[in-house]
Parts: sequence; structure tokens; C-alpha cells
Amino acid sequence: MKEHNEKKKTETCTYETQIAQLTEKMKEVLDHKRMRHTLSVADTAACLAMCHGADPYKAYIAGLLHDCAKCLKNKKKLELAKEYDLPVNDAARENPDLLHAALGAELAARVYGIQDDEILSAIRWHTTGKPDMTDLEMIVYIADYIEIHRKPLPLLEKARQSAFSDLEECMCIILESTLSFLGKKGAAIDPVTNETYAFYSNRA
Ligand code: DGI
Ligand code: FE
Ligand code: FE
Repeated sequence: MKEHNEKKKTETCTYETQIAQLTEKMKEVLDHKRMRHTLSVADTAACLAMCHGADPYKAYIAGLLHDCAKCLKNKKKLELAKEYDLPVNDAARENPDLLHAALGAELAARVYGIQDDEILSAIRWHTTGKPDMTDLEMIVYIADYIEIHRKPLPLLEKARQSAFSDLEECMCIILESTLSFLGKKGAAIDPVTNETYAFYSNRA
């Protein structure tokens, strides 16, 4: 028992050190508003993980890094996507900001030393979602939308209410809101965003 407690203590300490170091690194690459959003996503993701039986430390770290590529200039995003051999589809050519999720996962692994595939995948899919996500992936996707500093978005209250009871229902609500927003704007829709919505609305 004592040994088990010691191991738990070491694991928690390791996470605490890692979180402190990554927080400092994010302050260097994110502007003030993005940092505020980032910390709020990390907190919200950790709470959702506690509620749904996922690992709150992994959720916090994924939240902390999810937008690590967001503040790069679009030109730089395209250059790095090429360097890392990431696919650039029509939607990403029109709006290179869409690349920040895939680039974020690459940077998390290459620059910030994240080796955990569950965390990397949650970062990778935080913008479009994808069909059949893990709980951790849904948690980061949802936390990104519902965190308290988000400016009011359609269906935000509904999404906040369902996030702590039904992750899949919450995915549906957010995707409905995002697709309607993108449709009104006439923005190119990433095919994966449509696939994700089709997947979760068929299960509802
Ligand atoms: O990075 P954040 O702003 O915190 O949030 P995010 O990573 O979810 O990115 C949000 C933006 O991404 C929002 O303006 C909607 C947009 N988005 C999500 N799916 C698609 C999309 N934009 C386009 N053009 N196509 C999509 O399929
Ligand atoms: Fe993002
Ligand atoms: Fe975000």
C-alpha cells in the first residue's frame, strides 16, 4: 500500500512539473488572449475528465497544448505543414488556420516532448473532430468550445448543459452550431467536420 502511494505521489509530482514547464512554454508562444483561453480549456478539460472517468492530467496537458500552433503566421503554418508532410486539403488552403490542429500535434511531439498518443490525438482532432472519438478527444473538443472566456456562440448554453452529462450529445450540439456558422459565412467545410457531424447525429 505504502509503495502504491509512493508511486502515485511520484506520478502526480511528474505531472505537476510537466504542467508548470509547459505553461511557461505556452506563455512564450501565445498572445495574452490565447493564453487565457488555453488555461481555461485546460481547466475545463480536467473537470470534464473527472466527471466522465477520463484522466484529468492528460486532459489538462492536452488542453494546455491544443492551440500551441495557433499564433504562428498562416505562411509559417503552410511552410511547416509542408516540412512535416501534413496533408493540406482545399479547406486548409482557403483557411490555413485549420492546420493549427495537426501542426499542434506535431509540435507537441517534436518540440514539447509529448509522447502520449492519446494526448497527441486529442490535440490533432480538436478543431474538426472526427468520427468515433475517444472520451479524451471529445473532452478537449468540447472544452475548447464551452470554456468560460469564449465569446457567446450559438447553442453555447445548451452545449454547456450537456457537456457534463452526455459527451456525444454535446458533440452534436457543437457541430450543429459550427456547421451553421460556417455555412452562413460561406467558409469551406473540412470534409472531416461533416463526417463527424454525420457520425454523431446518426447515433443521437
Ligand atoms: O482554435 P480555436 O479558435 O480555439 O478553436 P478551433 O480550433 O475549434 O477553431 C475554431 C475555428 O475553426 C472556427 O472559426 C470554426 C473553424 N472550423 C471548424 N471546422 C471547420 C472550420 N473552419 C473551416 N473553414 N472549415 C471547417 O470544417
Ligand atoms: Fe484550436
Ligand atoms: Fe482553442
